[in-house]
Formats: sequence, structure tokens, C-alpha cells
Amino acid sequence: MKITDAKVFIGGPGKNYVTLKVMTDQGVYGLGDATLNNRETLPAQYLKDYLVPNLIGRDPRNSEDIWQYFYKGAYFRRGPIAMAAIGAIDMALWDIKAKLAGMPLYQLLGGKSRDGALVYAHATGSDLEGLIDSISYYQEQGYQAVRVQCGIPGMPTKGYGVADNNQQNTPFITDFSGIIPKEEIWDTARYMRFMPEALMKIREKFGPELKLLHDVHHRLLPREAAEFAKAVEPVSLFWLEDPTPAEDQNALKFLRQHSTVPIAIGEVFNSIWDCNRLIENELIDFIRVAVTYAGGITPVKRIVDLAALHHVRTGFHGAPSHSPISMAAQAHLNVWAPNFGIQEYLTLGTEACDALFPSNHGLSQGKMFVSDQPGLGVDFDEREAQKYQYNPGSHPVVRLEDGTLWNY
Ligand code: KDG
Ligand code: MG
Repeated sequence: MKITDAKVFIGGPGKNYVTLKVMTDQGVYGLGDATLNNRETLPAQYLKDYLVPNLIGRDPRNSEDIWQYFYKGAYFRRGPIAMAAIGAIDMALWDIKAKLAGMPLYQLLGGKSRDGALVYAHATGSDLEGLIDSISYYQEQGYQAVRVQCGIPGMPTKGYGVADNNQQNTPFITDFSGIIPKEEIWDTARYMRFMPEALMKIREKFGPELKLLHDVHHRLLPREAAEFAKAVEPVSLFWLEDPTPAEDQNALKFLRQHSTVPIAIGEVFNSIWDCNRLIENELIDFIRVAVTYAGGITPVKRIVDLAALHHVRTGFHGAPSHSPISMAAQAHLNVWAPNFGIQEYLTLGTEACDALFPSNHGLSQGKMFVSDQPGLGVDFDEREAQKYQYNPGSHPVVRLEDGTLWNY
């Protein structure tokens, strides 16, 4: 069996999904997602210029050797661009393998450990009142878990994860007005004064059952993060995400000595080498890698297995920039993983997206239910794809009030 061709598409409804389609001489094809938010053209170009020409002619069933070939064979390894491109190939090859087996992917991973996988949505408010309305909206939709992000009184700009005008269910992380980022101002002191009390008010309003998550988005220093984690302990968060920038893994030691709040980290990690110390030293409770930026199903399964040895559960990244293909790959991992925790889930559900990526994966009562179709269980409509083109966007750049550049 041989790979005969592979094509790369960029575009989607309100997104720049990078979709890889790998064709074989037996008519079976596989799909992968290489979307790297706001840098989409780069993994696409890496695929077109270097990886696809080396993929043609190989036996698609040898997914492990092909992964090693592109990872080790490149010499300059890792990084989000290369890993997103390799990740798309890996997803497509698992899709092909499972289609050949006539089974949904989860069967090849070890079968189902659960039927539905718990997901969380993004609640957002420019003030506490708006945030409470947003949480109620998701609760009415059946969600059992929500990430809660709020505008901070007195902060000149809105803060991380806060949508304009309290919109629900709209992608708000990317600004599509172009590649020159808008600038936002961050004020740690105001955040530290406001947010713990706001989280407590939310807990009191919604009671003990609703799972609450909060994303600091790398904005605190280690000592501040420890203080913040201690202050939010009475809230009983499901997790506190990215309290400090993830590069400094020692920062978590300090936080751990001062608080028992569950910590989730890893959405910017690209390989097992970025998180093995955090996992082995049991400094985190949830690992947030994604099958896209962390290089596909093959390496993410290794990370999940390592995490299981250390009581670390999964909480895969699922921001709106992930296409239904990588979300499907994660859905299969989620129903299999013995150490599954939760899945961030925002992608599916629009008619235009469903037309581009037809699938039977479903969402009900705050859980994701995986399709039993052979493969990843998602298709890609190339005619539909012609409606879309690349639309450059950016994340904001963040500064402190005195102009110092800060972490987005
Ligand atoms: O592209 C950046 C987003 O993926 C990131 O801001 C989302 O932090 C994020 C999250 O938890 O979904
Ligand atoms: Mg995050």
C-alpha cells in the first residue's frame, strides 16, 4: 500500500483551518489538522515544501516510522510549526489505519473507558453580571463545566478571555482585522484584588455541583500565582490554568508548596520533553497538550500514558482554532484514556462548520459522544472548502501600564 498524494487546504467559517488530506493507491484517504492559530500559513508551507514530497510513496500503515522519520529526520526538531505539520500527517495516517481496520480509532487505542467525555465551555463577561448571565446560558445548554473569565474593574482593556459585548458562542480569541496586533494593558494588582472574590461570588450563586475552571493565561509571577492559588482555594475550582508562563517549570514548585488548587498546564507544549518533568515531579494535575501542536496521536498517547503513572489527568486544549478533525482525534483519546479529565470544547455546532466537516460526533448534556464510523469519523468536503480563503488574524499583544511587554 502506498501514499499517492497529499493536499493542504487553508480556510473555514470564521477560521483558518489547515486541513491535510492524504490519498492512497487503495482509495482510502486520511485527514489531519495542522492549524496553528494566527500562524496558519507556516505549518501549511512546511507540509507543502518538505513533508508531503517525502510522504508520497511511503506505506501509510507505518505511522510510527513515518512519525520518527519526520521528527528525528529533520535534525532541527520540535517547535509548534513543525509539530503541527507532523501532527496532521500522524492524524491522517491513524485515520487511514482505522478505516482499513473498519473500526473507529478508539478501538485501536484500547476501546472505550467511558461513553461520553465531559467537556467545558467558555463563559465570559465584561463584568461579573455579564459573566453570571454567560454561565447561566451554558448551564441551560446542559454544560456541567465552564471556564469563567471576567473583565476587571478599572483595567484599561478587557483582560484575557473576555468577549466584546458579552457575546456567547462566538470566537473572540482571534482579531481578524489583520496581522498587526492590537495592544492591551494588564494590571496584576487589580486582577489579584478582584478575581478571587468574583470567583467566590460565582461559586455561591451556582452552588457546589457546577465545575468551574479559570485561565490566568500565563500572566502572574510565581509568587503572585501562589498567592492567587491560595486565595481561590475556597472556590473549589476544577482547575486553575496556566498561572505562570509555562517555560519556567520551577515556578510550579513554589505554587505547589502553598496551595492544593488543581493546576492545568500544557496548551503551548509541543512534545513530551516540554512536560515530562512537570508530570514526573507531580507539579500539575491536568495536562493540556493538543494533538495538533504536540505532534499528533502517536506522541500524545505517550504523554497520556506517562501522565497516568503520576495521577495527572488529561484536559486537552480545544480552543476554537482546532478543526473538527483534531477535536475528533481528541474525542477518541478521551473515550479511551484511563486518566481522562475533561475536554475544552468550542469548535463544532455551526452549520457551516458541519457542512465543511461532516461527522456524527455529538454533544449532549455537557459530554462529547464519539462517532462509531471507521477512522476518525470526520469527513472533509472539498467543494465546500472552495468557499473559504485565508484571512489573516492576530492575538493581542499585552503590556503593563508602564509599557513593559507582558505575556499574552
Ligand atoms: O490561540 C491562543 C488560544 O489557543 C489560547 O488563548 C486559548 O488559552 C486558551 C484556552 O485555554 O483555550
Ligand atoms: Mg488556556
